[in-house]
Order: sequence, then C-alpha cells, then structure tokens
Amino acid sequence: MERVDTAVSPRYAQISTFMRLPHDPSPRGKDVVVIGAPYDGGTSYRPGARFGPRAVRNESGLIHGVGIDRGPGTFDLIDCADAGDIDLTPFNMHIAMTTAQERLGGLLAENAAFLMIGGDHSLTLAALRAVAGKHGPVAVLHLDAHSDTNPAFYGGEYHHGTPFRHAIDEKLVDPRRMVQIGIRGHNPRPDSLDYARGHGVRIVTSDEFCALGPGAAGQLAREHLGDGPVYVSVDIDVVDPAFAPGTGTPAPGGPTSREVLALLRGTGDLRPVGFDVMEVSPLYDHGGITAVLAAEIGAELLHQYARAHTRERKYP
Ligand SMILES: [Mn+2]
Repeated sequence: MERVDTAVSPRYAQISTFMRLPHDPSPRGKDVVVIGAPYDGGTSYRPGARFGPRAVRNESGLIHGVGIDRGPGTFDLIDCADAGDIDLTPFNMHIAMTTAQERLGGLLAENAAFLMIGGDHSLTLAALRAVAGKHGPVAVLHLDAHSDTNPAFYGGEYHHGTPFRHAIDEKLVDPRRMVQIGIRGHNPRPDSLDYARGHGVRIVTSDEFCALGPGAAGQLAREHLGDGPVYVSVDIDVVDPAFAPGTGTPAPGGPTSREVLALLRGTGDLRPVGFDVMEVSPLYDHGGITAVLAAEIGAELLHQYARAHTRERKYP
C-alpha cells in the first residue's frame, strides 16, 4: 500500500490516516508505526481525549512530510504505516492498560518503533512497559506541564497524573537519564516534585525552559539523556493553552508552539526508539489549533526518527 497521492487526491479527501500513510492494521518491517490510542479513562478533569486520534489524523492531512531546507521527505527516508487504533475498553482501566501494552508490544515485535497518538497520558505507562520489554530501561524526554509522578488518587492506581511514577517504580526507565521540560502550575501537594527529583529526574520548569531557550534546553537534555535509547513523550499541555487549549488539564504560562517545535528538532541527535503525543481533547479545542499542533509535533517526531536513523547519510 502507498500513501494517498496528493497529486491526485486533495488533502481534505479520502479516509483520514496520519499524514495520509497507508492503513495497515498488521504492519511488519516498518521503521515507525503510527497507532491511535482513543481513551480518556485516566483523566482527572476535562474529558474528551478519546476523540484525540481522529482529530489529529484529520488535521495531519495538511502535512507533506517534506519541509523547507530539510532535505529529503520523511517517507523517502523511513517506511511508516498507520495501524489504526488500539481497541480500548472505556469501562475498565486495568483491561485498557493490558490491551494497550499487548498491542504496542506486538507492534514492536514486528517493527522498529511506534508513534502513539493519544488518548490520555495514563497510557504512556503501557507504552513504556512495551518499550522496556524490547530495549530495557530507557531514557525519557518528557514534555509536559505536569511531572505525572503523583501517587494514587481517589483509590485509582493508574491515572493520567501518574504514569512516570509507575515507570520509575517498575524500572522501565532510568530516572537519572530522564528530563521533564515545561513543568509548572498548580499541584495538589507542595512536595509533588519531590518523588521525581528524589530519583534523579532533571526537571526543567517552564520558567527555566523559557529563560534557556530551546537551543540551550535541548543541549541540557542531550547531556542528561546520553547515548542510549530514548523514549519521547509529549503531553500537548506542555504548550501554553493560548496555542493548545484543547486538552484535559490546561496550565497557563507555558512555552509557545514554536519553542516546543524548536526543541523537538534536536531529537534526531538522540537515539529515539519510540514516541507519543498525548492529551488532545477536541471537545475543548477551537478551530482545531490543538489538533493541528499535535499533528505537527507527530510529523516532527517522525522526521527526527528519520534523521536519527539515517544519520550516516548526512541528511539535515
Ligand atoms: Mn501528562
């Protein structure tokens, strides 16, 4: 199967897949498989992330995969497919977590990497379980307004504020090679960052990121992440709600979309082994601006994967 040919079919036509990739529910031998994770059973405030994958796919039709001054197009460098969505029950968190882990682990058995489009951030724990099963404990570049290392709330062990606490506890990630960027805003407890910092996570608050700028922050991240495999998790609420209002727990005072994209353009200097873009809630979006940005971030991450894994060919 081929991508939808934009020379034949206008960008708003045909059934939506991410960046018009071929739909292949059983991909094999791909570099990166895009997979939707429509789920919001872990949200603590605004619902609606279950509708995220469809909204992001719709907006991604605009993206060509070839950028100005960027050399060959992403899909001239790597082979990708859209595997559709994980069938996640809306009724039971534990079943959903198991389903997600099994589906993502199955993709990694047959393909090199995945890009998961959320869905709320609780599913990143399932993703990290699958990724660690293949690579062992990974480094993490985590962009978010929140550290997501909270304990259980309301009797719920898993929710969208806790995936990285479980990932550290389960040794899926190496917290000394973990960087969280964009952290800010209100938290239920004054010590809510102690868990992460106590395990060696480098937290770059939103204020610190904006003072450093994306270039220096990227350099800082590279030094902490090292040369090993890196998982990149982007919660769309890392971006200021002026640019990304359609999300579950918006936090004013974040970086702009341009600053976050500039930071992610250095991801190809790392060794990325998997990605997610989470927490788009179209119910709270306006004019699709949040979904457009999530699509752009997903496209950027695919391009960075291509850069990282074809580096010897000296593409920009
Ligand atoms: Mn999050």
